[in-house]
Amino acid sequence: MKNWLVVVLVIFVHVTSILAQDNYIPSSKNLENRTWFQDAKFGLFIHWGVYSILGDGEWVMQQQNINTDRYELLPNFFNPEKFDAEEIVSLAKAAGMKYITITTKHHDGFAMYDSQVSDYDIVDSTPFQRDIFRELEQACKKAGIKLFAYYSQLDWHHPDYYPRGKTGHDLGRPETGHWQDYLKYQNAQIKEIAENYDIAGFWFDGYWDQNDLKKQGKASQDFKLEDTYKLIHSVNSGLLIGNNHHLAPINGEDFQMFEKDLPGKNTAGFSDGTEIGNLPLETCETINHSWGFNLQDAHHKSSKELIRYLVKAAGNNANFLLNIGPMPNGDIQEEHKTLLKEVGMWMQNASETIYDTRAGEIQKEQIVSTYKKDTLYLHLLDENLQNISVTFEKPIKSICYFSSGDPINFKQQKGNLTFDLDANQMNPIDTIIQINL
Ligand code: JFZ
Repeated sequence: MKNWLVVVLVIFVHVTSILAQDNYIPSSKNLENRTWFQDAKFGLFIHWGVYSILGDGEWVMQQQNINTDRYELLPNFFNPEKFDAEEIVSLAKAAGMKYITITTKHHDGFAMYDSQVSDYDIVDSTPFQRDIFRELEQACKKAGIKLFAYYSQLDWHHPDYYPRGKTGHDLGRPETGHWQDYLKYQNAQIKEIAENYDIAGFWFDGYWDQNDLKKQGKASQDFKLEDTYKLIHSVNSGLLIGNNHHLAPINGEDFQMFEKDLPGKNTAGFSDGTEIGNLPLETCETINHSWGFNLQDAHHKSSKELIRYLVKAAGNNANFLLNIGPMPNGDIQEEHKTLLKEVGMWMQNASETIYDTRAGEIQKEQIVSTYKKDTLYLHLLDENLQNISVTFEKPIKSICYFSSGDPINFKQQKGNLTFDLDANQMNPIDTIIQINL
């Protein structure tokens, strides 16, 4: 090779590698975990902290303007003697869930694991003194369930979380602070969680607190997300990172989440124009109207609504992360236990139309589809449907009702698939039609 050509090639390789340094390339372990995540489809979200004592949700510190020195009394009263990690994990498992995501630190700044960086945690400042995150980790391991750490980057307790963003004013903290010191503290906590616990990944929240200032053109702080993501992936490249920032995915993330909405929808107001990226998707929703325990919230969703949300999520290529908020004694409300069991009963019969599937090509308001390999599952979410007429070009071998196995006569002409439905086979929650390709 000519000398000048060698020089040009060396420079080219060097320059492209510098440019590539900033672009996150997931490891093969990470890609494997993403596939596991997409196959898993259903997880349990748990919002639990010292706020549960007040029975008014996880935002109570902000909403009732509780001064930091008053709020700091709460850990003294936190003694959840009914907490049983194995029971919670078996509830999740019986519901058909494959993973649990729990708040290791919410906006109130209180760590629900044994932090070495701070004593503001469940082991060092409650009479309970037990590391519930460790207990869940052990119980999950036994049951074959994966564990994710929710971590709030927004912090209403740390004095260096300053300047304040959308929230956290009027909580009696000094009107000064060193943002870089807050970031050091935050990253040290994230690092110790990644290093000391057997987790599958992180679910970040609170980024929107500063971003809100930015949107208004005001001075805001930068979480330097990519630094945090690099830190996590350097501890374990397989860890999956998602962030509830309500934006399109950012370099270094492994899945994209939607709060209280299916991808592409914006009924809750958090996903206004949020692009759907190419990463695995997840949507989270409450079992009633609250994330953290709320004594007065009796707006429990029905098992029918929950099952249909799961089906619609799967039909939109997304996992469903269903939230419960344990009570201050560590137990789960009876209504929520019952709902989880009911969803689990449905899953016992129908989970093969959910797990390991991807969004099918037929999607209408009341007709959702999922597929795997050579099977397409039509989920009919309207029991009064009498016939089906949809665009479908792929050659079909046979069609039957999923639960009875009874065959269905169909016509397929010029890319249009039509068949009649038998009223006796319709199910009030979801009538599943199996199309064999
Ligand atoms: C966030 C948390 O604030 C909430 O407590 C819960 O953990 C949920 C899963 O995630 O929800 C939000 C996110 C953004 C705003 C409000 C609530 N916001 O922009 O005002």
